[in-house]
This record gives sequence, structure tokens and C-alpha cells, in this order.
Amino acid sequence: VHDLVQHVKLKKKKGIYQEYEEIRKEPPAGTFDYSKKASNQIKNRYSDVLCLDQSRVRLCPLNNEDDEVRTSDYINASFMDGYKRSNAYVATQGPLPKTFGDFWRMVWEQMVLIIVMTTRVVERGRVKCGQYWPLETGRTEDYGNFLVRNVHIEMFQDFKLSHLELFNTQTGECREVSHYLYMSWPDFGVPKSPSAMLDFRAHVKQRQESSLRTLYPDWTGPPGGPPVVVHCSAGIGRTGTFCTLDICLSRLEDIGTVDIKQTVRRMRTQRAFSIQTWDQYYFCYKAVIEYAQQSGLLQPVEWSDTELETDSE
Ligand code: PTR
Ligand code: PTR
Repeated sequence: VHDLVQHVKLKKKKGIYQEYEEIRKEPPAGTFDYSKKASNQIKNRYSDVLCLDQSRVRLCPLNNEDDEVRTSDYINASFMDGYKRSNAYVATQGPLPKTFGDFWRMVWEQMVLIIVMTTRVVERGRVKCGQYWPLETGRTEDYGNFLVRNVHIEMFQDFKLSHLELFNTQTGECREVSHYLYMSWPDFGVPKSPSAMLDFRAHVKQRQESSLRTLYPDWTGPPGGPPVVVHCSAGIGRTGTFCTLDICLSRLEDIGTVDIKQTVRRMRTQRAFSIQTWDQYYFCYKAVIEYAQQSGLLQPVEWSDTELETDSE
């Protein structure tokens, strides 16, 4: 982390901006053929945010489907590796009304325990994501082969945790899924202070661990459990920022070092265009340093105006 502080001090804001521009100029690391197929285009929220073929999540066919539906295993979602964990996340777009069923099917098939949502459904009067889960306690919604019930809601300062029950009408099985909605990430830009985001991340991490222990005590799959589903509107900007932070902090906790640039470059080979703006990129630096100070790995750092302050705020 000391090197990281040196890095920021030497490069200053402008240098970090250039670093991000370099990453952004690199061409995508693969093809987008499935996303571009005529029958799949309607399943993309944004025509310019597609998913790489190599890391896309494939849906399994369901028994009762006819052949036409069966051939479609497409959802705009990508597996992403975490720190020392392959497929730690599924990064995806905010579900569209016509993909709600696909979304829940993916959650079921990947045995997902936690959904992290970092956008609100409507922001500045524009729909950013469909209302794909029941909003109120006690409500049940029908999403084709799945019934979802909102059992209980816990409110926190910056986020809301809904305890959902996912019922598979084909098999008669029922599972618990935790739905986290982070509410104070402004639609343009980044959270005001890193600490709320750090608390949120800690909460999500703990919940993934405790859900795995209680719901799958005999889990024999990959260490760390099933992937955490992370989405915003397009599934690249805020989603990429959240996952970058999670990876960097896990590495920091483990071996005391961080490499934000390589983390983002690697992530972009699995979910193209991850991290959308330079201030999201810069936010990752600020948040890692804040975390290191909070956890006593770093002495409080003195910053000059040009080093860390964002003039627009
Ligand atoms: N053309 C885009 C739009 O207006 O929808 C521009 C945009 C980009 C809008 C990012 C919002 C964005 O922020 P967020 O990532 O928070 O949705
Ligand atoms: N074409 C879209 C736009 O600019 O409106 C793409 C887009 C939308 C890209 C939102 C990123 C967005 O942000 P996020 O991934 O954080 O939802």
C-alpha cells in the first residue's frame, strides 16, 4: 500500500487519468458474436454493451421448453474471477422485463446466494433496471418458472437487504437469496465518500460467507462458494468498480499489496468495458487507501490539493 500512495502522489490526478485512458484504449479481448445474434439483441439493455463470448454465462435448457426456446442460452452476463477465486462474480446488466425469467434461471442454475445491485430502478427519471424482484415484504411475484417472495427487509443507512425466497415451480424446491440494493451511488459519478462503500462491501462479503455456511454446509464446489451476482444498469461501470474494490481489498488483506491497473485490465478480458469513467477508476485508489488507513495498515496520509482532491466536488 505504501507503494500505492507513492504511485498516486507521483502521478497525481492527471497521471491516474492518463493511466485509465491507456486501459480504455486497449481493444476488447475477444468477440461478441452471441450478443450480436439477431435473436439475442433484444436481450441486451444497451446495444453497445455486449458480453464477450469467452466468459459469458450460458443458461441451461429447462425441461418444459420447446426447441425454439431451448436453443437460446443467452443472457447478457459474464463470469469474472475474484481474488484467488475463479468465477467469483457474475457481472450482468439490470434485467429487462423480457429477461426477468432468464435472470432468475441463471440465479438458480449458478446456485447464487447473494445479488448485489448498485443502481436504483429509476434514476433522474430514466429507467435503469427492471423491477425484477418483489419490492415489499410479504409480496410474491411470478417470473415464469420461478416464484419469488420477499420475506423480510432490513434497512441500513446506504443500502437495503431483502431476504428473498426463490421457488422453482418445475422442481418444487425453494432457496433463500439475499438481495442487496445500494441506494446512494449517484447515477453519474461515484459515491461521495469511500467509507459507505467499504461498509457495504464488508457486509456483502460476510453475508456470502455466512450464507454458504448455513445454506450449503456440505459445499464441495469452488472455495468461496457460488458466484455473487453483481449488476447495475449496463453491468460495467458501477459493477466493475465494486468488483475491482472487492478484489483489491481481498488481496490487500491477504498479502498486503494492491495492483489496481492490472486488476482492471484483467477484469476487462472477462467483462469488456468494466469501469466506465476515470473518476470511478480514481475512486478505487481513494477507497483502497481509505481502507488501509482504517485497518491500520497505513498512517493517515497528507494529501496536497492536486494529489487527491477532486475539484468538481
Ligand atoms: N448515454 C448514457 C445515458 O444517459 O444513459 C450516459 C450514461 C452513462 C448515463 C453512465 C448514466 C451513466 O451512469 P451510470 O453508470 O451511473 O448509469
Ligand atoms: N449506451 C449506454 C449509455 O451510455 O447510456 C451504456 C451504459 C449505460 C454504460 C450505463 C454504462 C452505464 O453504467 P453502469 O454500467 O454503471 O450501469
